[in-house]
Amino acid sequence: MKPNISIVVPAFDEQDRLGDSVRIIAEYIEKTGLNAELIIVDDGSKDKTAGIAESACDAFPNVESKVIRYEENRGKGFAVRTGLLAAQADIALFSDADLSTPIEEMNKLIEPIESGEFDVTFGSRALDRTLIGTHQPWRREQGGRVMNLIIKTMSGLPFLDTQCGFKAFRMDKFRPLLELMTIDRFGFDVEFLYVAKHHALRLSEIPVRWNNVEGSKVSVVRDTRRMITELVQIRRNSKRGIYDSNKN
Ligand SMILES: Nc1nc2c(ncn2[C@@H]2O[C@H](COP(=O)(O)OP(=O)(O)O)[C@@H](O)[C@H]2O)c(=O)[nH]1
Ligand SMILES: [Mg+2]
Repeated sequence: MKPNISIVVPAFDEQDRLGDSVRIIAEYIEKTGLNAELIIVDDGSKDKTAGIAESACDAFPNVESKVIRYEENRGKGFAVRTGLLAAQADIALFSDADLSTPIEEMNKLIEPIESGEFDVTFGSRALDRTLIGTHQPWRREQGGRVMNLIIKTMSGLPFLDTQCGFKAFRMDKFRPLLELMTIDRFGFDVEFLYVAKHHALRLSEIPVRWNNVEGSKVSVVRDTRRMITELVQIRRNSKRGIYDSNKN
């Protein structure tokens, strides 16, 4: 039976966090009776991520799931695109492996797509900060705020938080756009929203609950530098018309 919702989880060196997350998601699917498939993408992890994902999935034979793995670490953007391209459902959601946004929050993103109101919905930590339970360490949180400001200025997007790892898509509209995407690392969130907006998809930033979970693999210095490079690339792509083809 074709699923109604595909849940994609990108994972890089997540052996310590992924097993529990897969169980929580699978239990949620069972409990709610959702017709959902779970797709884990192991982005060239050097640890036991894929094995742990597989055995966690095997424990839930009634939940449709698959683990995609490739050898080289390509970045979260590449992993999410790979998962979305494998998604069978008409609506796909991706979630960080640490479930910083609890999976129960998915309804907030799915319903506005199901109802036909929006094509892309994405979680935000900036619209209602009272929904943040456990905060990131102060420096990282302030860094994130500055980064969101830089993103807003450089991309021209009107959103307050583009970086939350919890986003959903109406796939008949979004899938054709995936082949226009060029950003493999953390700038991919911005590119997704930028290209979707460029093609007149209807986007909605939605406040969601969020909790920092220990074990972040983000390096503030390295990833900030990469992020700026990727923002420059998005602007250049846009000027060169790279995002224009397949225009709806
Ligand atoms: N595919 C891929 N995913 C990554 C990479 N680095 C982090 N992630 C994933 O991105 C998500 C968020 O990472 P996390 O380290 O929790 O970031 P933070 O919470 O923003 O500090 C998790 O699902 C990670 O497994 C990477 O290089 N490749
Ligand atoms: Mg995290």
